[in-house]
Amino acid sequence: MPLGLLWLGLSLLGALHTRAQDSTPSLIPAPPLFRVPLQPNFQPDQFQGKWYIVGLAGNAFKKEEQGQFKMYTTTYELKEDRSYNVTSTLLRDGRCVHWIRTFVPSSRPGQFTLGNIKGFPGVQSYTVQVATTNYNQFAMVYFKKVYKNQEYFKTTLYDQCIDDQ
Ligand code: DBS
Ligand code: DBH
Repeated sequence: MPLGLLWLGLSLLGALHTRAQDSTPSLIPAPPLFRVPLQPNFQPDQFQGKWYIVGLAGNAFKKEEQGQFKMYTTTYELKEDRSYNVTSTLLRDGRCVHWIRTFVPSSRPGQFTLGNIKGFPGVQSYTVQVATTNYNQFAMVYFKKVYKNQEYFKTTLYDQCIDDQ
């Protein structure tokens, strides 16, 4: 009988372990910020405008999702306090959906944190870093967030039409 209990205990442990792995998938570790390039001498005013997201990669986007990757736009507008109003516009079920948040400059120009982080349940930290840009055509922007104790990252490739605006 004690042996029976031991087997029962072990199988319960096994089941718990499997469940724990299911609910916390092992993610590719996020590159630390110091390993990500930072656009030298970042010019916040020149970065303003509408950018088209033409590329997206990260540790939480599956191939299947990327296969149906929909292009979207993100518009950066400087506010009086030098933070950005950031609006992403996506097409969902034939309708435009707007996703609005604030990026607050950090001590390094080109690096930002999410404003009003308390308004995003589960988000424990959120950092944005402009890796490189020429302001009028392309940009690569790196995002890192801790969400429900899991560290996610993504890198986006932006394209800005030169004849746009
Ligand atoms: O805004 C983000 C920054 C972000 O959405 C992700 C990573 C960094 C991310 O991985 N998102 C996925 C998981 O939440 C997603 O499916 O959107
Ligand atoms: O819908 C979203 O969550 C979203 C859309 C565009 C997002 O998290 C993002 C850009 O970073």
